[in-house]
Amino acid sequence: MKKYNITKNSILKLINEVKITDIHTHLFPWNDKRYFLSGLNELLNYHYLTAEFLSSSGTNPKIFFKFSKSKRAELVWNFLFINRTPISEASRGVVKIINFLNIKNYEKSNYSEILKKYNSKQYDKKKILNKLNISKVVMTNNPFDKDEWDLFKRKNWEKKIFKSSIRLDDLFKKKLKYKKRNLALFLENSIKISNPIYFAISVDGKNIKKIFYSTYMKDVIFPLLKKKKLPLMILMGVKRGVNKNYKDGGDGIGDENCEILENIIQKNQNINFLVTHLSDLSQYKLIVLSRKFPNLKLFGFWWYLNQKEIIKNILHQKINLLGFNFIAQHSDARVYEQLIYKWISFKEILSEVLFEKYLSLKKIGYNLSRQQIKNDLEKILNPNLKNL
Ligand code: HDL
Ligand code: ZN
Repeated sequence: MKKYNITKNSILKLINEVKITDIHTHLFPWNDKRYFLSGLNELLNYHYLTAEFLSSSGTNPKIFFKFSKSKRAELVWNFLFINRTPISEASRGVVKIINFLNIKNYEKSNYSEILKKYNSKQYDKKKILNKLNISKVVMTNNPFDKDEWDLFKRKNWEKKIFKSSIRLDDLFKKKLKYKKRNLALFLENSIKISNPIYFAISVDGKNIKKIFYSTYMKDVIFPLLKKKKLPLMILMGVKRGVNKNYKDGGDGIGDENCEILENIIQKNQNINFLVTHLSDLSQYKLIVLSRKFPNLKLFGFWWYLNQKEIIKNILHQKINLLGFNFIAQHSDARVYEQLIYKWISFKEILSEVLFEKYLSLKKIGYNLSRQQIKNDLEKILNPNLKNL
């Protein structure tokens, strides 16, 4: 068998050859003019950046959010990119996008100058997906938001690329009242309309019990998931509205609740669960828990965890204890160009971790083939959406 020369670059090359399924995003199809977000104004209004700007500058959020989107973008640009070095993960993400679009000599540009340079770089949206080798992105679709849900009345969008999911947060957060039978009919109809990959819900320390021991979950949602053979994605450990004035940027980290998760998984062995947790303190427990149940699959490095040093550490632990039985990453992208920085950064980190892992295998006499590594990469980057 031809020996495969293991280097970080040869592994990165293989990673770039594998098609990616982005299992959790907030993207919408590029021709949904209402919800598709792209461009520098949107990038600089990303709540990761507005929260960093507000907490660093001490600007009054009530005043800030009264400004126009472009005025807010200008304030963020000036404060985080001109008056300071854009060194945070989210700021470097914008720098990566600007670099990807081949924009140069902007480091001292004022906002109208950088905006002009950015807007002059018209890029082909599909070409970006091809360059990143992303074949599918899963949206976050809210059946309780009629306006947003209208997307499924329209035909003119790329259903092969933009896959749907059903997000349940509002059912509980807005305390929506349904007779159980009507909720079942509503969700069954929502499945028919949107053909979702999974149902999803985010939970914090306070509401996880209320949600999972509710009659809605026990008597309606779980039976429907079993019937339709759909997984439930649980995004754990968030604490919504720590600072409500920061809007989307105001969420923090909530309780751990791995014990409650263990109970949920144990009691529902015929439902598959996709789980990610916002707290770095819970990762090790979750990884060990995932070794106990075939219906628990971990995914991604959610939100604040999406930083190289944390990813490297946890990725090694996941491979050490789970082999390749997990989904490596999701972008959580809201603005289209975020796919660029989120995936280029992650592929780089993944190549470093896998280089170490495969080299250690080689040093103990194991010969690896290219195809074998590609098969491994398929498992963690391109999960079979029909069998999550
Ligand atoms: O609840 C979620 O899906 C989170 O991803 C939130 O949307 C959060 O605001 C976010 O965008 N994190 O990356
Ligand atoms: Zn999200």
